[in-house]
Amino acid sequence: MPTILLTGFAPFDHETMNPSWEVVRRFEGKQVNESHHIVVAQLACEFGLAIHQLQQLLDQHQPALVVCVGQAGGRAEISVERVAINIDDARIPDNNGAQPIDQAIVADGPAAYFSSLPIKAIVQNLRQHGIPANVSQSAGTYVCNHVFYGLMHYANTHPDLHRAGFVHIPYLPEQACHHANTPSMSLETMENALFLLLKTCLLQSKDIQLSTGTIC
Ligand code: PCA
Repeated sequence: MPTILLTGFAPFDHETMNPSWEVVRRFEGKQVNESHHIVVAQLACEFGLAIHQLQQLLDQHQPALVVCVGQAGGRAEISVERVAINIDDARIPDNNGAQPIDQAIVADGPAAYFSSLPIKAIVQNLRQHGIPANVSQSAGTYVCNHVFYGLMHYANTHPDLHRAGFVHIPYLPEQACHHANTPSMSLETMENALFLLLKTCLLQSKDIQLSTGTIC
């Protein structure tokens, strides 16, 4: 039975929880359809170690679909990331005190990789179900982009990994109440969003055209 791998992150930046792990852990033992089985895992919020952990999971489970999820505090929507870039540029130290600045993630790797998820179809499906969602053109330059790039670099040489990508999610309400005037989304809504996202990945063989572009 093909495997779906879902990852979330450990809390970081003085938070006591990370919504990505709170949502992902709810999928343990859950079925999206009869033909796939779900594996969930938490990644460390640490440069280097997080990619190492992900690679071990990929080698062990040989998944057909991988969705890595991370917290984007301050964002109001489910952000389906379009592109991973080959740079680490940390605004704050990671959970191990490392703060790489302007370092390539993979020394001779390409500048960027695109997500292989049907990002537009996901956004459309979430919106049709009343969940705020958008394509994001940047996953930042911290540990999430680092893992996203590591994932797509692996996918580039493993064709059995049909679909892989990254999604950023807002704070939970219990986090947002410690940050002035900051948006949040309930755990139930984010769980529903991830469920719809997985369904879309399994059903939609080709992405759709939907205008979500931005003008600076
Ligand atoms: N968000 C951070 C790293 C871990 C997480 O959940 C980021 O956006 O890079």
